[in-house]
Amino acid sequence: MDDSLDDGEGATIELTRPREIRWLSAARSHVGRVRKINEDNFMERGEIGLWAVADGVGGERAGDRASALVVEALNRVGAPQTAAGFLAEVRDNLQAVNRLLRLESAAGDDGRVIASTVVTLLAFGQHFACAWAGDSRLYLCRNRRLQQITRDHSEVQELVDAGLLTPEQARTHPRANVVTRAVGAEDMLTLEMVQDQIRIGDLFLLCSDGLTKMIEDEEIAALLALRPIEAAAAQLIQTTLERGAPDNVTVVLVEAVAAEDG
Ligand SMILES: [Mn+2]
Repeated sequence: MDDSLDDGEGATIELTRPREIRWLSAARSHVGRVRKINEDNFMERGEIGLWAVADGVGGERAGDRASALVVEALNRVGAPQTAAGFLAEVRDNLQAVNRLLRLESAAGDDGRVIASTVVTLLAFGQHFACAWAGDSRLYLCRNRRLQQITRDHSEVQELVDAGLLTPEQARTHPRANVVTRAVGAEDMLTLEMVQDQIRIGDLFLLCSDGLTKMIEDEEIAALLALRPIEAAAAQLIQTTLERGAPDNVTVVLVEAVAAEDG
């Protein structure tokens, strides 16, 4: 094999050429058991390495329009040439939606904010980036361990950070739905960002708060072990519905597999 080197002492050193990654994804969104319309939106673009969940706020059809505009803007992102260019295009497109929503809100006569959370996952080569605003989350399940990559931009998260609430209390707090950042919430959108390496076998979960308010992390981790990932996505939604699903709920699962595996 020309992928290996002989070290001269009989042992073989594998060249650390990174393995090609192929992406599998599965997504589900449900209006839930209480709301009349689904204000969540999502997108899967495995061919360019971009996935997103957006959760609209505003009511009376403003929220679903806001989250739809976020997804439309991300659908306009072209095939990336560089990691930096990819990220810049995602940010610029989201900033453009932010400006549009600010104008619409200012033009309305009720002063109502029309906004949407957004959580994005970008994959480029062997790295991923996550840019987000609000309380839609990205989790990474690696070696069966689930870690929350994002940090909620919400009132209750600030209280948790200050040591005034436990995460469990935050989940059921009366103001648990109040986000402190969103696309359309302020004149300048501030996205938070995390970047790291991808490993073969990584399973990402993007989700709206309709999931995480109803299912604890340990249980999410257990359901993410289901295969195929379509079954895991379906079971996450099903479990939320069984618990009353007061909010819309959306999940996008994204798994990195080796390109040569089938
Ligand atoms: Mn929600």
